[in-house]
Amino acid sequence: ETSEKDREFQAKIDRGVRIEANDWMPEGYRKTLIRQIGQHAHSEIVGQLPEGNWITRAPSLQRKAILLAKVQDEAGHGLYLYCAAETLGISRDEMTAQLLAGKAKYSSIFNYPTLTWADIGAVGWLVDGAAIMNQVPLQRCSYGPYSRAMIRICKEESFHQRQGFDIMRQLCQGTEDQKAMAQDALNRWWWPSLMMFGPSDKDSVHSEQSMKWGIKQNTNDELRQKFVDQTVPQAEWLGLTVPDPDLAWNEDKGGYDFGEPDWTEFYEVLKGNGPCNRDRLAARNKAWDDGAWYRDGLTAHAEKQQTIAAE
Ligand code: FAQ
Repeated sequence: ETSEKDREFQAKIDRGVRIEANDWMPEGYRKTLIRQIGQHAHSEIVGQLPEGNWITRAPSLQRKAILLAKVQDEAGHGLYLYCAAETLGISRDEMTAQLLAGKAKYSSIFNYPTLTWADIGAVGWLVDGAAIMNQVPLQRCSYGPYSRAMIRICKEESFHQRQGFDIMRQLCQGTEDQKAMAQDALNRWWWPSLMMFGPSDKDSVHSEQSMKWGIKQNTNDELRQKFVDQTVPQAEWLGLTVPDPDLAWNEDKGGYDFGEPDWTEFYEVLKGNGPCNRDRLAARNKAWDDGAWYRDGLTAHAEKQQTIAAE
């Protein structure tokens, strides 16, 4: 049953007033944000792994420096987002424990391998492209700390997207082998990128309530459509073929018709059965365990400082 407080809260959302950390909010609103921001933060952290895989093998010093900067940005985004989630009453340690135990979700996309250098181009172009499409509207999210975090994150994501497109451009203007490598990367990353937007609207569990609360501004299918409309002309410009036989311009709707992603694959990846799920979790757990001595050192130092201050 809706209480007076719930009604006032909804009215505030409808007037476009931002909700801040100390404001009253329904428990469901808080839980939904912790879930979404937590998953988003984990995605940024785990998302470092597929690209980190290529830092030592980037083809030039310049590409290496750019990739290193990009991966560091993702770490920064993760930390920002953990802070935003912490304003809702969960600690970063709790969220980390959920991730390491395999209980927390992170974006399905990061469970696919980066097999060639062209994959780094495809990830920047498509994965960061999809991330921006999803995150630009989140800058207007009703929860203040999340919406403000999104503003800076989106600026950095646009740099990431351009660096990815630039790798693809260079490969496509290169030798036949290089262009074939770019095409192969597009073939493998296209469908997983479309899945980033989440299940189709009819199967989306949270969209309706999240949109009512102003947490999401668009449905999953709306954003997927926008992404296809933006990306297909870019693929054409590169001289690459989008691996979808059903792709066709639809004059009436002013957008592309396109095929259905393989939702069975999507749900298998969510269940932990994607190509790299186990590797990703093992890598995060190893990083956490390897960092134990450093965390212990920090704690010991903090305790010593407190003792000194108390004397
Ligand atoms: N992967 O009811 P809905 C990045 C889950 S960008 C895994 O539609 P919702 C940048 C969903 O959680 C990637 N799980 O859910 C980068 C729910 O499960 P639950 C991260 C997915 O929340 C680039 C269930 O399916 N971006 O990291 C996925 O309304 C390059 C039902 O779905 C964000 O997280 C999926 N793809 O809509 C970093 C953006 N899709 O929780 C490094 C913020 C759905 O009930 C390198 N998040 N699920 O157990 C969102 O906008 C939303 O959470 C959606 C899903 C749109 C992802």
